[in-house]
Amino acid sequence: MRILIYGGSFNPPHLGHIRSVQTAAAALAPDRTLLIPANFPPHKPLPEGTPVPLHRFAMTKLAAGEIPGCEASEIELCREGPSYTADTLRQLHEMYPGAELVFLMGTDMLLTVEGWYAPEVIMALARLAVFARETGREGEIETQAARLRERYGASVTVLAGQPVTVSSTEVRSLLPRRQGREYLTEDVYGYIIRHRLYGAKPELAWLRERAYVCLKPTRVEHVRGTEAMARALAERWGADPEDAAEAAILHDCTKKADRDGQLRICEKYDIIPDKWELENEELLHAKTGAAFAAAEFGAPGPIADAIRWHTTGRPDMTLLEQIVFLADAIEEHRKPYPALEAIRKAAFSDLDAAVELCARRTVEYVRSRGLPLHPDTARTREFYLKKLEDRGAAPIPWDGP
Ligand code: DGI
Ligand code: FE
Ligand code: FE
Repeated sequence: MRILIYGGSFNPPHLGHIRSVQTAAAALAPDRTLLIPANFPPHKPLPEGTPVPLHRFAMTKLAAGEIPGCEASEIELCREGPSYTADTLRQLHEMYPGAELVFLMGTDMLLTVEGWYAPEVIMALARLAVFARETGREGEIETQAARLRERYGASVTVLAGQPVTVSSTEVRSLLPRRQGREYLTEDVYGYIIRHRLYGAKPELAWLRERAYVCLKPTRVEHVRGTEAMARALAERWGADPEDAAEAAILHDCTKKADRDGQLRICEKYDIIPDKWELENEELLHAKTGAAFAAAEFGAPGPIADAIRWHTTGRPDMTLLEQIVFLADAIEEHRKPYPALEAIRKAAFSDLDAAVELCARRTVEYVRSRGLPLHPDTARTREFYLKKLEDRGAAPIPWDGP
């Protein structure tokens, strides 16, 4: 049995790792391949903000799932102290007596392997397979391989193939800028976003694709319109347009669920519906949407809160909350209703007045249909009315019927 072994920080595992393993697997046809995340890499300490081992292991498992015969191994994560390769190989040698161990490394590692802990053990227990990290150093690599064969009796195979240029450092720096997805597998990217590892924020095109499948097809246009309006309002009022877009994309993500569906989501996320929500389950999608967006897409607090309050509003909303509350009500595809044009206009000139009028309009609408008014809607309206009064500003006159 031949076992291909690939150790590393996998912080995060990316397509460069996968390509290296695929190159090696194609050349060596191993029976099994093990990806082994290091607990404490001895030569390169993990940078600050590195996800806990549980996360790195979970990501490595997802990456391994892309390669036939490949699995993630926790033997280094379960071991205390520096994660020395020599110790790992000794352990694997005991676990798989008689197996041929092939240790995969980049050319940069081959040049430094003599400085590792117990290099003679490494080279006695495993054959080394080396993939290119850069071009132009082939001569140096061959010289080093010859040297290791001579000095340690090492078996060294230099693999043919394009150099792998992806680096974890680069991926980590792209993720907070809503970039970097192209260097990761879909599963690993989804995991990183769900847990917001590395300060990652989702690429909005990816988020749209994922969020729209949760919607009734007829609602997609409304959500697109809400996103455009939220961006415009964010630009007008100095909020982050991409955060506003993210909240808007997700704001109705559970709207499709009927009463039973809403109650199931409530159960799942420990949401206790209040009596108004039980009477009119339409109100619940704000709470369930916030919980779903946080759990499935890692929506951080301020974004989840904007979703939470988008239907009723609340007193003293954050800027992002006001933006999503208004964008939902005035986006370009909204069917005309009394006061719509007045709210649209005010949203770009006086945010307090716009929120007050929007809440007032909901109060009118709910009353006219004989529905129970949610106290949060009433409180929103009262708060912003008072705020206008305190400023000495008049509320916008009602222009509808
Ligand atoms: O989800 P959308 O349709 O895009 O918009 P939304 O989240 O603002 O939901 C609007 C619905 O919520 C609308 O049918 C009116 C209802 N609504 C908003 N505030 C209240 C309310 N219903 C009641 N009963 N009480 C409220 O205070
Ligand atoms: Fe909604
Ligand atoms: Fe909406």
